[in-house]
Amino acid sequence: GAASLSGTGSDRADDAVAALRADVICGLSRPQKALPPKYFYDAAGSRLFDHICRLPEYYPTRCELEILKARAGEIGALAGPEASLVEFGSGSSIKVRLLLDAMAEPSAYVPIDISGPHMRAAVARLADAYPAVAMVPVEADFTQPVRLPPLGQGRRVGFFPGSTIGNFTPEAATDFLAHVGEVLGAGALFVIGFDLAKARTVLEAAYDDRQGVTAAFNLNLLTRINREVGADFEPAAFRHRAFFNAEESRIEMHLESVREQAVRIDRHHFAFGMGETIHTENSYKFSAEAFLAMARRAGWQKRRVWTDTRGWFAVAALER
Ligand code: AVI
Repeated sequence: GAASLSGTGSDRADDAVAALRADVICGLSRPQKALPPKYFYDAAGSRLFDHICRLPEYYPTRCELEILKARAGEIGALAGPEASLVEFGSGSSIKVRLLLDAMAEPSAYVPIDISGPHMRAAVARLADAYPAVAMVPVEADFTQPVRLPPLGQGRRVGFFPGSTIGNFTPEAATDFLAHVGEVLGAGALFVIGFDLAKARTVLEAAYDDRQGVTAAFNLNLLTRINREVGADFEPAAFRHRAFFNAEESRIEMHLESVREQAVRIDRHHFAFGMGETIHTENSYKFSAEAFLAMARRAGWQKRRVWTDTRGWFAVAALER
């Protein structure tokens, strides 16, 4: 009908559900069952993630804020006047204020996020604080090709904080860095946060907090899949697991079946043994050298790398 020809919002919602359904069926059909971490971020998941960022055990947010506060002036100088700031996976758009405050007459802020309502609420708050900056939200999966709206004369500055790059496989991370280079174009600056390898105890506590917020965040994936694709997961029959895989230098999150059980999505049945897991996330922990080597392979040169006082987290300013 007319609605499907003109591509309405509800068509887009249908497409999103179809993509989720296909990814879930494909992921649960693998020998090691797996689900893509990008699906954590529905409305409830985005709220839980914001809560994670305030947990005493979850150091990355505080470490990165320490770095950004200390280095905002330097970043602003690298950006130059009238720059456009493009944030990949903007979430609640809190850290970006530090950069906007430090930039000379920033012309536009372009947040790209898969969680549209959460992003638009954040942008509305930001618009009040920065009336002179054009707010151009783009609701999209930032790992997919996106075309930027027309932007001003100043430098394009990409921003990818939080060590979200660590949630990609190394190959996908390299591809993503190259993709960002193409989206931003020649002469761009890219400010990106990445987490550093450190003691196992610190890492594992950050992903298995005492209040159980990370567990709720992980388990919310099942609730979301039940709601959106009509699966019959019983979240109480799964346990949150998080451990450091030293060989791969990554935290792995899993959902572990507490008993033998089967889960249905219409005509598809998925059998779980007791103790069998769904691998829901990797969070890679880098050395600065390994990170920069990966960035170089993707066409980015190092301008600066900064760390917090404990040396737990790093922010790089890259250039192409
Ligand atoms: C978004 N990303 C960088 C977080 C991380 O630390 O890998 C997601 C997260 N998973 C569990 N806690 C936080």
